[in-house]
Amino acid sequence: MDNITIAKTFSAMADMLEIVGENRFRVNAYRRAAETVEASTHDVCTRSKKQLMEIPGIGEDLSDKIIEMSKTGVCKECEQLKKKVPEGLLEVLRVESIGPKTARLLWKKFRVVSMMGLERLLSTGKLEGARGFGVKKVANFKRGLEIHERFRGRQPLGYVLPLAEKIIQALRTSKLCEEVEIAGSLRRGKETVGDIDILVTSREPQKAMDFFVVLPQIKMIEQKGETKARVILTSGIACDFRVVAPEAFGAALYYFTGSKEHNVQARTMAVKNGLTVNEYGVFKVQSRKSIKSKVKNVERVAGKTEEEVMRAIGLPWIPPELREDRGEIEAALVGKLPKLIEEKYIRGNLHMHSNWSDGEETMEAMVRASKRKGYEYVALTDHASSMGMVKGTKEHTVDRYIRMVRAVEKKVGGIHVLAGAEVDIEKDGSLYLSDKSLAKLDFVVASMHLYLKQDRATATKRLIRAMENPYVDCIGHCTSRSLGKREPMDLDMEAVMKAAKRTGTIMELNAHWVRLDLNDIHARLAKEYGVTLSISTDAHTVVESSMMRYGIVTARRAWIEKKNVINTLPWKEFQKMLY
Ligand code: DGT
Ligand code: CA
Ligand code: CA
Ligand code: ZN
Repeated sequence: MDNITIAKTFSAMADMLEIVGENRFRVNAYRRAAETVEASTHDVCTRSKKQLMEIPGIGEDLSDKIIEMSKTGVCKECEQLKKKVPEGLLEVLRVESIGPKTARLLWKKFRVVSMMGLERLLSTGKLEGARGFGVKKVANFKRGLEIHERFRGRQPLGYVLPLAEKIIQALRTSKLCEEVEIAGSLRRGKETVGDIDILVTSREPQKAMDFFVVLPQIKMIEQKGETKARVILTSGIACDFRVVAPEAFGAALYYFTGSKEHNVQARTMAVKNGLTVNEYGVFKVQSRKSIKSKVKNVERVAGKTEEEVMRAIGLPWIPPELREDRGEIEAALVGKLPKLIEEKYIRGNLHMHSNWSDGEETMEAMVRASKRKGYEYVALTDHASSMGMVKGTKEHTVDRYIRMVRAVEKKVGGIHVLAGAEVDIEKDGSLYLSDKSLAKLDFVVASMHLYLKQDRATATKRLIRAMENPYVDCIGHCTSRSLGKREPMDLDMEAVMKAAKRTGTIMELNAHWVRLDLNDIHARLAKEYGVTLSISTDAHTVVESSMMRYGIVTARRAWIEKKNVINTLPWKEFQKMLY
């Protein structure tokens, strides 16, 4: 049992409870618990009931359920619910704009119990005009279905990485392997991952293989050979496992890290230098006339480490995040690889929420979490929004918010706390708060949360107008996408970056793995236009402060360096930049 499986169970229970019409409080309790468990950096299964109940949002009932699952592997109530709700209906819920209420209606009225059923129903055209289903709503379903299809089979980085790290950890402590590394798109830090690739060396390959396939994270063995296995994890993603020879480990790691496109480029280069590269090593091919002597004249020149392999083909070591054939080989050849940003350079977090708006914890808890991370400064940026939110900062509560932040700063001590806001950019590019209020705040992040389907020209104009407001310091999650759920807004990103440069607006790389917005391509564009970035977590809970790593990895994929990121500055310099 692992956190992700428990979180998935809770989240499925929340959905099922809502579909069967259970009361909102229970539904929300499960939903919140799912988020908390998933983001937890500790293995909740190893915790006592008392420790579990200390976690915010986990009460008696939920603690018992966690303990039940870690003991028995199942949750009885969940199993009972599954008997009441068709399994396929839960997948239907993943389609954007289909919530549990709609799912219930589709099920009860139209007998939809699976994705296929939904597709079929949509193709008949029967739904349009049925009570509660307008043409627009149905069109949204169709769009949601399309997006869902595109993501099928791929899972987000933030979901997969913690799981893969647990497996790696188990392999490392097993004493059966010497080298253990993640390869593939996961090592390159891609925002979604098709499957996990793991490489090890072992003196006892058979034992290592046997150990791997029975790890608790593994649901099913698809294939198991002497040195290669392919399994399906409980979370549904596939994992390739390979045991390779020590002298070939570097070559295998280089090969299986990819990307395929990068490999092709590197191999072409090697061939020009009279070398062949494959997953076993780098080999010098002596061209002799006689075919017979050919075998003898293939000399292995590298293979043990990645550095050695890359050096042999004439390259310096290139960080995995850059290996996408986006100019990294050319840059490497002329010594122009960027000095990529690292998480240790981050000195502050400029986007987070407390329970003043939709965060789950107090300002104090959030600030303390940042202090524990060793940050010098932090901005509390609670929502100022009309987004159906009763809470949050209003015109008449700005002063109170600032006073509260000052009090927390004083109380916690040892960390500078900015009184900020994440203010909504309205439909026309104006802002939810007046200039007078914005002027009082230390750090203003402006974001779009509503009207996300505007056309390109309108949306671009809207965003640029917000940047032109002198009190806006930063644009939050620029395209407002949500991985696998909501498509990015259609924006003219070059125009956006030009405007950011002209107005001196910071562009946020939102580090939450659901967003990663700016994405790698957009962040690189920002760098090219000389725009300053902020890499910030948008944390709504203390545990979400750990999202920073995903932002860093995405920034690295975008060739971002320390100097491109404002929140790497020490407090004094940061302050100077801001005012
Ligand atoms: P994914 O799993 O779809 O997110 O992406 P990757 O990059 O992890 O792809 P995967 O798992 O199919 O293969 C891992 C690496 O192995 C890939 O990045 C490069 C290498 N590789 C796989 N197939 C080929 C191939 O046909 N040609 C070359 N040159 N490399 C390959
Ligand atoms: Ca892969
Ligand atoms: Ca693979
Ligand atoms: Zn936001």
